[in-house]
Amino acid sequence: MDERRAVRISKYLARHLRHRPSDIGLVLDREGWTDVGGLLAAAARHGFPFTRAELGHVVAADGKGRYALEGNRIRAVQGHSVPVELDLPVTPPPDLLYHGTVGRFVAAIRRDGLRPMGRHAVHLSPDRATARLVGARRGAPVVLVVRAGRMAADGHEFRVTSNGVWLAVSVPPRYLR
Ligand code: HQG
Repeated sequence: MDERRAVRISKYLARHLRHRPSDIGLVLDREGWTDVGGLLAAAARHGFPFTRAELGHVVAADGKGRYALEGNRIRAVQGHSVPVELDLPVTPPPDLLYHGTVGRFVAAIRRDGLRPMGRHAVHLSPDRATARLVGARRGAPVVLVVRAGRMAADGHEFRVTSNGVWLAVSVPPRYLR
């Protein structure tokens, strides 16, 4: 499958499985799942047809494991702005986690800590290289180190998605450097 087509389909999935399902009349259940047949029909109806085989390929080939396809249902595994309960268990984090951002946000982050902004949770990476890539989406990356072990010891909850993204409700400034 052509890489550009795969990326277009993946972006379409992100838009509708994380942010704007109702734009194409999709309904997600409380855990973010929707029916594959319904998704294919809705996309076709709204001028972006793709096949079940293409969908399977995009999900399997996604470098970040953004989507889960189980039988006849699909969901995004993280990154939602619509309300979903991913039902991930609270999990002890490694001592350090990383957050990739850009210089223009650093003053506000130092003041307010990391906030979920448009999403449900703050997204943290398990290693610096991944965080650098996340930051580089917006400009020259700045990697913040999160003292996650200390945070957890102080009672903050962490969860980890199936694609290795760590989620926290927020990160107060004292745990950042
Ligand atoms: C910043 C992508 C000002 C934060 C990525 C970030 C990731 C603040 C932006 C995933 C702030 C939010 C998530 C504060 C945080 N003041 N700015 N207090 N607190 N910010 O896109 O972490 O390709 O919602 O630094 O790879 O960039 O979509 O979060 O720059 O894994 O699968 O506000 O999205 O994955 O931006 O990215 P986002 P993110 P996908």
